[in-house]
Formats: sequence, C-alpha cells, structure tokens
Amino acid sequence: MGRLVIVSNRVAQPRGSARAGGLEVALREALAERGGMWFGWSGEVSEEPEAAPRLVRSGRVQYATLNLSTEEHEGFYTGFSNSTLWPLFHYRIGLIDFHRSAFRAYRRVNARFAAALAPLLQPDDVVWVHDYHFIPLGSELRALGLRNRVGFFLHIPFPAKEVLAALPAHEQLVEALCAYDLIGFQTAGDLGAFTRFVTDEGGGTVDTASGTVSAYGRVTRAAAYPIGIETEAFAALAAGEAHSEEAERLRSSLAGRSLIMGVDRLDHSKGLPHRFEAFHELLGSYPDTRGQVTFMQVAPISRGEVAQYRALRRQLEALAGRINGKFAEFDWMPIRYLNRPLPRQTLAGFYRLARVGLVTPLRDGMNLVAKEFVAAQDPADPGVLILSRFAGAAYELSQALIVNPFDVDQVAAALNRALKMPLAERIGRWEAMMENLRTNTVGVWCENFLDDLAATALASPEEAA
Ligand code: ADQ
Repeated sequence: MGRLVIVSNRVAQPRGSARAGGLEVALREALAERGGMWFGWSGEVSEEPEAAPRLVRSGRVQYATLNLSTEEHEGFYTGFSNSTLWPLFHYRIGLIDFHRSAFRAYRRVNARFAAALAPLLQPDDVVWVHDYHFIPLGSELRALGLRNRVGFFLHIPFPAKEVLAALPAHEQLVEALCAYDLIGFQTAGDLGAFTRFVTDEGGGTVDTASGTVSAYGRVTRAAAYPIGIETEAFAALAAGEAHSEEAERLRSSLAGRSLIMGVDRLDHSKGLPHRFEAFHELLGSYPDTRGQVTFMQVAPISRGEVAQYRALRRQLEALAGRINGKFAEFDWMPIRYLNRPLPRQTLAGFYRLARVGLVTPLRDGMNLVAKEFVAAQDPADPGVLILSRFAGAAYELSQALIVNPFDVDQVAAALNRALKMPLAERIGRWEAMMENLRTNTVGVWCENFLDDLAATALASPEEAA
C-alpha cells in the first residue's frame, strides 16, 4: 500500500492542538497508519508567493505547507473560494460576488500548489484532496503527467444545476471534478445534484448502480460518504465534563431553567437570524416558556474580512438586543450570545447540560455539531435535537425534530415541543440516533473512502497525458 497524501486548505499542526476536531484526528490517524504527507496552505500570507513548500516531519508524517501571497489570499481565498463558491454551493445566489480576476487567481493557486506537490509525490502515493478550495487541483496534477490515484471529497453541499448554472465558470469546475478517480459527496442529495448536472448539462452518462460517471472524456466514480464523528470518544468527553467547573458555573447560572443551545461558526449558511426570530416567536406565542428557558448561542467570528459576514454580525447584534430588550426581566436574560470560541471539551459538557440542541442551518454539507450534540447526551436523560431538513445530517438523524429553518413558526413550535417532550420519547429518539452514530464514525468514513479509492483503476498513460 502506498503512502497517503492529504491535500486541504488548512493543514493541521504537526503536534495537534487541544481544539482538534474529529476530522483532523481521523485524518491524522490514517496518515500515521500508512505514513504520508499533509499538504496545503500554511495559514500565513507573505508579500511574494513561495516556490517550495516548508517541510516538517513528525514520525511517519510529513507536513508540507505554502504561504499565499497577499494577492492570492484576496483572489483565491477571500474572493473566489469564500465569496463565490461558498455562498453559491449553499444556495445563496443573492450573496455571490463573482469576478473573473478572482477566478483566475483561484486557478493560478491550484496550478501553483499542484506544481509544488508533484515533485514530492512517489508513484504509488494515493492523493486525497479536500473541499472547494481545491476543485481543479486534480486536473492540474494530471496535466503535469501524474498517474497516481487521486480522490476528492466535497465537505459542503453540491448545488442543483439551476443554482450552479448561475456561476459563469461552472462547467470548468465540473469538468475539473471529473479528472479525479473518485468524487465523494456528503449525501445522496448532493450526489444526485452532481450526476444530474453531468447528464443534463455535460452530455455525460452515469451508471447509478456502480456510481460510474463518463463525461468530459474521462471515466470516474462518484458516491456519497456521509462524514461522522468519533462517537465514543465524544460521549466519554461529555460525560467527563458534565461536572467540570465551567459546567457547574453554567448550571448554577441557569437557576433551574432549561437550556437551548446553538453552536456554529458565524456564517450566513447557519440560519442564525431565522433562529433568533424563532426563539423570539417561542417567547411571544408560548408565554409559559418566558422566564423558563435560556437560549445560548455560541458563534465565533469567522471570515471577518468578507463584507457579507460583517453585515450578518451587525444584524445578529441588533436582533439579540431587540429580543433581550423586549423580554428580559431583572433576573432573566433570554439570549446569551457569545462571539468567542469555547474549547471543545467545555462545549461537550454544555451539550450534555442542554435540554435542546438547536441546529437550523439554511444549508449545510453535514453539520457535525448536530452529531456531537447527540453523542454528548446523558443516556438516562437525553436532550432533544432540533435539526434543519437542509443539513446533510438530517439524512441520518431522522429521529431528531426535523424542521424547515425558513419557517420561524414551525421552529418555535418544535422548540415548545422539545422543551415539554416526555422522557420516554426523548430516550427512544436518542437511542435511534446514537445507533447510527456508533456505526458510521469518522474512522469508518475515512476507511470507506480510501478503500473505494484504492479499488479504482489507475489512470492509463494516455489519460494521464
Ligand atoms: P463547518 O461549516 O465548519 O464544516 P460543522 O460541521 O458544524 O461546520 O463543524 C465542524 C467542527 O467545528 C465540529 O467539530 C464542531 O464542533 C466545530 N465547531 C463548529 N462551531 C464551533 C464553535 N462555535 N465553537 C467551537 N467549535 C465549533 C464543514 C461543512 C460541514 C461539514 C464539515 C465536515 O460546512 O457541513 O459537516 O465541514 O465535513
């Protein structure tokens, strides 16, 4: 078996960090097992682009990182990746900002990263590229004559063809995807959107049973690999944190009130304004909940350099202020809104304490917070998950209270129901979800993808050329 080479925008720290999530841990384990390399952006910006990657070795794993130049950071990262692809793939056509110059920067960075990676590869290395920043990287590697197995996993949704078509460069992206040997999506819905594009717009053919896709002069495979979490480890973490100093402080501050918890990056895909409105509606339409519940939303600022994110932040500050101003009592504040990140283990303890996990993105590839919330619950007294039908996680966690996040009244009714749900029903729903999470862990996800990638045929020399 050859080495594993992971390519992702951000590269994990060689020694890991206390904040490392399940995905990072799983990929690091896969790398440690087979030996290999993690390649990507260093997270740093320098005046000039660097020619060769910085190499750091730790055990059997090499970390190879490149800086972005100021211009690349603006065009590739802030521009095309986060201001065009991210909103578009999350069905927010009204938020996209498309500039040909940013698309050119995106392609240039992908070509430069491929050129820097190619000399580091051995012939039997298996390359696994992650996410929307690097869609064209595989085709750039092929253009350099590389014949290695190269797979791609998209962590965010793949949009319906009518939405994707709004992007001037959309066909180039789909064609670039077809250069991979295996294309992985989060859900059957994303896979279906991709194959429909290929057949209806790209003139290709798809064999649904085997996942074989023939298009743009290449034969490839596409399938759904729903990502999981380290279920048992997270459950143990939450159980251990249930009486931590922070959890006790939170418990005593609640003074017997039920806790509703939301945890997200501050992002317009997460449906935060609608969520605040739904909580407002709960207090307005179900007066017996007033004074009895506290809604805590943790939303650390992300991508502060993008204008749309700054506007969202102002909107949420105004909403939280308005709702608190309207309903607060001298001894009760309805919303606690935190823009600071909290350590993973603190969150785990808080999830266990919460009566309701409120996960209502307008679109989400998967949403691991939903899975972590379920894993963190006390089996004898579990909380209730309210989950958007537009999160990939809804495909598996059908025993959550599934809601349409745009329907504020429906979410308020679900909140009211969750707060009053009898113990037996809570246990029944939780056990069904937990069974799924125990089976489909992040380790299983990683193995399934890599096994399928290993089973694909190697590119022939003609194809590679
Ligand atoms: P994200 O959009 O970043 O990820 P998500 O899946 O919810 O979102 O979270 C990823 C990790 O970040 C989780 O382990 C979670 O605990 C942590 N996290 C999220 N918000 C946090 C907060 N406020 N404080 C601390 N930690 C927080 C992208 C896609 C998702 C997909 C993942 C994995 O957008 O749809 O589930 O990749 O494929």
